[in-house]
This record gives sequence, structure tokens and C-alpha cells, in this order.
Amino acid sequence: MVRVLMQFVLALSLLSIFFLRPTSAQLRQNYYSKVCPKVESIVRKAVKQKFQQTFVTVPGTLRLFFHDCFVNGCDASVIISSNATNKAEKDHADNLSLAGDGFDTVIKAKAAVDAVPSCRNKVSCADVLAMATRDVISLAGGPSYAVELGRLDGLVSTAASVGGKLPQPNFNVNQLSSLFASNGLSQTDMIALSAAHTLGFSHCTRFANRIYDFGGRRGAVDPSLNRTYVTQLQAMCPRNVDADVAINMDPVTPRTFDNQYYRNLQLGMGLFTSDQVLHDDARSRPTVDNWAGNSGVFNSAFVAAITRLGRVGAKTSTSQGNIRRDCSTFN
Ligand code: HEM
Ligand SMILES: *[C@@H]1O[C@H](CO)[C@@H](O)[C@H](O)[C@H]1NC(C)=O
Ligand SMILES: *[C@@H]1O[C@H](CO)[C@@H](O)[C@H](O)[C@H]1NC(C)=O
Ligand SMILES: CC(=O)N[C@H]1CO[C@H](CO)[C@@H](O)[C@@H]1O
Repeated sequence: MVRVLMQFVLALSLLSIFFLRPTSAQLRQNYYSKVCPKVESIVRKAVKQKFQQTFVTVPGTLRLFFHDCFVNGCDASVIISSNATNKAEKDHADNLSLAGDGFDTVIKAKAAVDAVPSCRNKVSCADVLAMATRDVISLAGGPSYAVELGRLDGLVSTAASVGGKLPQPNFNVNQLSSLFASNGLSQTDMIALSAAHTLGFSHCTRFANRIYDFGGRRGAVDPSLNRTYVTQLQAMCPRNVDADVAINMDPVTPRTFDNQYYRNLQLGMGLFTSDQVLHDDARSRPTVDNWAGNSGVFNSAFVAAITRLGRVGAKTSTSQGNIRRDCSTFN
């Protein structure tokens, strides 16, 4: 009897190891409450200072978080600098011109944290990026939320690992949904996170194919684009314009984190194919229409989605990561 019971207990514990083990690493709110209780206010102050110097802090940091999480998980691997022997993640062509101000925001916030003796070398760069992302969203008028923490910084960063991990602006809904699904994110999460394009800039080269010679036909424009918007885009981005020229992705409220993104899609004013398809595909349109008309519902969906984004590939075991002293180089 005792043996049967023992076997049962053993079987149960094996079962729990295999099935009850959390599929993602366990992050939690207030992770640093013992070692660095003021960490969130220290980061917020540094981010606010940087924000007052340049608005680019906002889109730069938000996009950096996304690119970090989709390549190797949310582990600050995107912040590592290349050197003569290793070409790091950020120097892959698909880093799609990450704004230097995003990197600088994390470096400055980490320095502010490390200036407090008890916090020194206790807070990961990956968590500083997650906190800074939360802060820039609310500084731009978006929702404020409690951020999950406890990520370690990754030990690997290679340009070679970036290929295929990031979405491309010509993606359709199937391609977008399957890439997000491979990161454990739903189609609803994908639609919500795409609203990050309510802020920031795009280089003309990223959508020139939609306003000139669409489908290889000289002078053709993408029929899913609003004609008035096409004229405006052509004026801002003349044919063969300098590759450095960039324009606001949300022409209506470019500096506000809001649901204007979805209202733009309803008018055919999604800048990328990957934006416009969210309205034009019948599977995602009901969500776009719902959020275009209801910012409260959108805000909650966005908070849920960015919280799940923050869990992607998070590392919590010391075999997978550590706390970097300098965010741009391995210890
Ligand atoms: C859904 C698929 C997505 C595609 C295809 C995509 C693609 C792009 C492209 C091509 C740019 C322009 C880059 C440039 O020309 O410099 C851009 C900018 C940006 N993206 Fe995305 N993105 C996607 C999703 C996201 C997500 C999920 C986020 C964040 C949660 C995000 C945040 C941003 C931000 C903030 C910018 C502006 C960057 C700046 O002004 O520096 N994107 N994106
Ligand atoms: C270059 O970076 C790699 C890891 O990215 C590191 O192992 C190597 O020591 C670095 N080399 C130099 C010369 O700093
Ligand atoms: C095109 O955009 C303008 C606003 O710029 C809007 O008034 C118009 O209704 C849009 N056209 C279509 C077909 O959605
Ligand atoms: C900000 C940043 O690191 N940008 C780099 C992106 O990748 C290209 C090469 O593919 C570099 O030239 C940029 O410096």
C-alpha cells in the first residue's frame, strides 16, 4: 500500500515536472523590492529627462524593446555592440535603423540605477528596457501599467540570429500572425502591438513600392492606399529621395500614443502593407473597427499584449543569463 502510494507520489511529481512547469520564465511585479526598492522611480526619472531632450526617445525605446524580444527573447541582446570578431544583433540590416536614442535611454537609466550603491549591478539591462518602454508609452499619453520584471541579460548577440525573426512591412495577415504565434502571441496581440506605429518615423524606402511602380508597373500606386494620402506621401517622399528621409507614421497625431492608428487604417492611411492589411483582411477588421472607436478597450488590449511580449524568451536561470554591468558589452 505504502509502495503504491510512493509510486503514485513519484508519478505525480514527474507529471508536475513535465506538465505544470511554466512554459515561460516566471517574471513578476516588484521583483526588485528588496534589493532596489526605488528602481522604478529611478528609471522613470532618467527616462523623463531623456524625453525632455528629444521625443525620439519614445519611438526609439518602444521599437528597441520589440526588436529585442523577437530576437533571442527579451534579454537586451539587441544592445550589445559589435566588435572586430563578432557582428552583433543591432548591426544586422534588419535592425531597420533602430534609433540611437533608444539605446541611449537604456544606458542612461541603467547608469542612474547603478549610481545608487545598493542597486549597483543588481538590475538587468533587459528589465531597464522593459521599465523604460512602459515609461515612454505613458509619457506619450498611452496607458500606464505595472511592469513584470526578473529578466536576466542574454549571453549571445549575433547578427546572424536576426534573419527571419522580425516582421517585414510587406507582410500579410497570415505572415504576421504566424510570426507572432511563433513567439507565443495571438493575432489579437499582433493587432494591438502594431498600434506602436501611432508613433515614430519610417524611412521613405520602406514604403516607396506602394506609391511608385506598385507591382512593377511604372506609375502605379497600391490601390489599398487612400489617394489623398498617396499624394501627400509622394510630396514628402519624391522618387529616389535620399535614403535618410523619414516621415511620421501617424500623420494625424504623431506624438501621441493613441488609437488614431486604427482610425487611419479605416481611411486607407496605413503606411505599410502590414498595417493596412489589418483593416483590409476580414479576419482582423472587426478588431480594428472596435479599437478605432474605443480607446479604453484598445488600451487594455495593448497592456495585455505588451506584457505578453515582455515574457517572450525571458531568461531567469543563471545558466542562460546574468546582470550586465555595461549594457553594450558582455561582462
Ligand atoms: C507587425 C509588424 C511590424 C512591422 C512589419 C514593422 C515594421 C516597421 C518598419 C519598416 C518601421 C520603419 C523603420 C524605419 O524606416 O526606420 C517601423 C518603425 C517602428 N516600429 Fe514597427 N513593425 C512592426 C511591429 C511593431 C511593433 C510590435 C512595435 C512595438 C511594440 C513596433 C514599433 C515601431 C516603432 C515605435 C517605430 C518607429 C521607430 C522610430 O521612429 O525610430 N513595430 N516598424
Ligand atoms: C567580441 O565580442 C564577443 C562576443 O560578442 C566576445 O566573445 C569577444 O571577446 C569580443 N572581442 C573583443 C576583442 O572584444
Ligand atoms: C482619405 O482620407 C481623407 C482624409 O485625409 C478622408 O477624408 C477620406 O474619406 C479618405 N478616403 C477614403 C476612401 O477613405
Ligand atoms: C543603430 C544601429 O546600430 N544601426 C546599424 C544597423 O545596421 C547597419 C548595417 O546593416 C549599420 O550600418 C547601422 O549602424
